[in-house]
Amino acid sequence: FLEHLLATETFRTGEAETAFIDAHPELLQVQAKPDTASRLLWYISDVTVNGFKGVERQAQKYYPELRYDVHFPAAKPQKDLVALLHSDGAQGVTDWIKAQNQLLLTDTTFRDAHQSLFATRMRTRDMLTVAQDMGNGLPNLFSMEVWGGATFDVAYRFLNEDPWTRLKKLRAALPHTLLQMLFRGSNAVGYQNYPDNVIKAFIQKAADDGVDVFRIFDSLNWLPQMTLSIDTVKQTGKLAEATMCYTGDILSHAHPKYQLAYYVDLAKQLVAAGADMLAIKDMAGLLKPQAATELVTALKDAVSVPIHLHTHDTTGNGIATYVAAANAGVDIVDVAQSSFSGTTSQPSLESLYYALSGNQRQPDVAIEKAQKLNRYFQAIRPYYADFSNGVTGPLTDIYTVQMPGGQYSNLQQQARSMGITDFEAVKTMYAQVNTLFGDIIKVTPSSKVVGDMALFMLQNHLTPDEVLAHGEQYDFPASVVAFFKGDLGQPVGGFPKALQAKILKGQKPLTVRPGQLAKPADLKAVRAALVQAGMNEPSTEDVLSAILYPDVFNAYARKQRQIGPVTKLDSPSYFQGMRIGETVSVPIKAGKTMIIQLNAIGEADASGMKTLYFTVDGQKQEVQIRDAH
Ligand code: 3PY
Ligand code: ZN
Repeated sequence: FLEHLLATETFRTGEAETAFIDAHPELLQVQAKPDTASRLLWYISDVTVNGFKGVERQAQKYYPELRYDVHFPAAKPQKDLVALLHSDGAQGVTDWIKAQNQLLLTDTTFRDAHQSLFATRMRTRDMLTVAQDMGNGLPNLFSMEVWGGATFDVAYRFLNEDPWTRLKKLRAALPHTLLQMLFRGSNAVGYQNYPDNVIKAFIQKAADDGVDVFRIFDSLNWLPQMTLSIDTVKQTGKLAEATMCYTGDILSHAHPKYQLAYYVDLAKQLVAAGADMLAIKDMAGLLKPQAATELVTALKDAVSVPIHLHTHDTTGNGIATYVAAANAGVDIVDVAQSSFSGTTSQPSLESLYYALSGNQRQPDVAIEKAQKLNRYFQAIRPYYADFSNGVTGPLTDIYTVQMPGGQYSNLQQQARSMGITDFEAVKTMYAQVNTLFGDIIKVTPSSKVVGDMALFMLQNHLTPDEVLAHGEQYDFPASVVAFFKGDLGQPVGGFPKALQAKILKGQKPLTVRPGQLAKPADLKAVRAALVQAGMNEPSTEDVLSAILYPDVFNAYARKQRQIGPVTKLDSPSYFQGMRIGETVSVPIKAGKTMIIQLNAIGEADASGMKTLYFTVDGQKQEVQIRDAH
């Protein structure tokens, strides 16, 4: 109480009086730090009464009881790639990949698959249940993509989880599987450029905590934004997988900037910059099977590093593209567990296995084990249904709209929050904005710029012609201005100059790498500020998170003190709260399980407060919560 009181401005400035207490009743409610049970009950009560952030309050759903019966014994992989990386370095791993002939697989279920289907909401608890069995049941995976992209900030923002803890726990559960992350080059795991010292420190910490393969991309395919990351990853001894984001269509002349020669040239530049491996990142599912044949054949000819292909099944041809790529000699492809595959996610691991029946490159998968693992994912998928993007089948209009799978659900939510419900109109405008911007590569964060502009134009009833004619009259979204200032780097072929002038209104654009001009972040000062704010011994991970996402991280840290160990709750209770009469067990710590029963919920009183009546480990407990509806 005292600590809380002293931190309050009026008290510190000596202006306290009794009316002050009346104005701050919350001070009296924090007389002692509530115990774990009270904090957990507060969280459960809030979700039960008010619903989960971003989801409309609704009646709690019934799910079949989850009986987990997948217990695979440890299986010897054809090659322990984690050990090989450790003993022989990146070169040892890439030599091994090239010396064998099977198509290798990366499982993206714990990162891109749920990012692209369920707005990145998969909880660590649901991963850890099955992680060890994934390693034991699928020992011959090349890697599992488990970190990076949007998983970082969504963990803090919506799951009340520390993403670094997730990484460390997955590392421990998967000692023989290479763990892969998606790294947005100079944007790290954020939406903006960060100073070079932050990029370096982040990569070092991610490598220390368990990342083996860094897929490094730039949202404009601009090499200068990737070289620092490639160099830093190489210094850590991990694998630097440099990336070409695939856009346009090499089979048509509609996208003259993105023809085969462009990709071959970029691949050579990335290899010259030190890439251990190359990724083709087909984030929107635009790479048609024949294009895959031509692209992979040309790349195999042009460079000698392994080629790793990533696609999204949004347009419905993912498996055909992978088979074509396999026949053209691609080394590795990205797949997801079947129940988290398809549409905006990656193609199914099992389907690809069967699609390659009779093909000498068929991956080495114990298919019954894969199917058994998938039953688990089938059982947990309904927990995440509220975050679904609603895509129920292939969307071939994406071949022209070119919206990344990972953006689809985010942009829907963003549009809805602005009162725009016609998502077809958003898609049409998205394509028009892309043309207006000169046909740019669209992937986080450049895709967000195009999305922001599309929503802005819809909201203001603007056409591309009007923007071109009268752009100087409008206050464009901050992300659009920053993009045209060069804050994300330089697009292929440069900016459309006339539009740039109208958007910048006299501001001078950058032509060099933004990180070159950024002042180094003062990690010591950030650590000191965290201590000042009451954090006990902030770790380097905390400091980095506070730099990348200051507001998100502070809100997370504050909430942690309020809500207790919510990561221990099962997902239905976490997202939906409890039903009257329901009992849940929460494994608080080793050897201690808390049994919580919700007995009744009272009517709201005149001030909107409701009382929830619980029994916790046999003791009656009540919680008062404001009904925000
Ligand atoms: C991300 O950056 O989060 C992506 O998944 C891009 O495709
Ligand atoms: Zn992706």
